[in-house]
Amino acid sequence: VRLGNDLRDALKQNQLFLQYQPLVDLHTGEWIGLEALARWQHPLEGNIPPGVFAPLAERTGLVVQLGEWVLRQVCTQGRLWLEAGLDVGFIAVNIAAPQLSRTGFVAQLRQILKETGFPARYLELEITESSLMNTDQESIDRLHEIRDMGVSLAIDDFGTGYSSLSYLKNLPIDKLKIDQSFVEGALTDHRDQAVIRAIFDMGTSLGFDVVTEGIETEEQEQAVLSLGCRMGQGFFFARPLDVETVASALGKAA
Ligand code: G
Ligand code: G
Ligand code: MN
Ligand code: NA
Repeated sequence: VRLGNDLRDALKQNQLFLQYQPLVDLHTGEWIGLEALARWQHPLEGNIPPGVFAPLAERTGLVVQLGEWVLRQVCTQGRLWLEAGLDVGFIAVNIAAPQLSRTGFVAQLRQILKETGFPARYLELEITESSLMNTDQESIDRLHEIRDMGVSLAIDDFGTGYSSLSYLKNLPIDKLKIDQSFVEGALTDHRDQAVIRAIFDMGTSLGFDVVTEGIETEEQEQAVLSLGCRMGQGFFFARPLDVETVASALGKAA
């Protein structure tokens, strides 16, 4: 409970900030986009990871405010980078199921894009496979509206839920992000390789981009490449980075 109150204060007192982790083209090494990741610097407890405060936000009902803060922050920052002539590719934001379940979510998103002047085509929303599986028809309808605005949609942590092919093919989705648990075993366990390959082939056949997450070593990168994957993300390329580091890296590439 105490930490829940602290999170409420954190939102007001600028204790939250975002880091950005690049997604890369495995063939060229170039950055193709960024994923925004929320961070909480607690005044007494220090750094509290999102694995702790995201569930806390859901329990305390702060998830909607937190989500709105993240979206506004990303769109504001993204607009600044674009104005500075920096090619961000796209910026992906993690969206929690309760955000998408709200009637007002689409209007809120439209308002934030308008207010910040960040073009919709640069924004991507990530929704986990497991939350998509449990969602209602209204949320799916919202995804269609969001995509009609020009925002792209990715399914996060893919391979850990239970989505069927028939379900997937009717979703307005642009991208699958293969859960990092499969990459851990990709060098030694042929079953992990089989899963990565199967998701890659299926996703590509359905017209989705496919990203492999959690690549930590060059060997893993090679393994994933040999399975056909072209896009990756992970500590091997870059950890989640502060705004200044992203700007200087993008500036050097420009
Ligand atoms: O960055 P890290 O590995 O610590 O993230 C842990 C988890 O928190 C991941 O599942 C990630 O998707 C989630 N997360 C990070 N930032 C956000 C955010 O802004 N909103 C939501 N809903 N989840 C986030
Ligand atoms: O659930 P989601 O995929 O949004 O979570 C992303 C989380 O994964 C972030 O917390 C990020 O810090 C973490 N992450 C990104 N790359 C790697 C990696 O190569 N290894 C590990 N262990 N975690 C990673
Ligand atoms: Mn994610
Ligand atoms: Na993920």
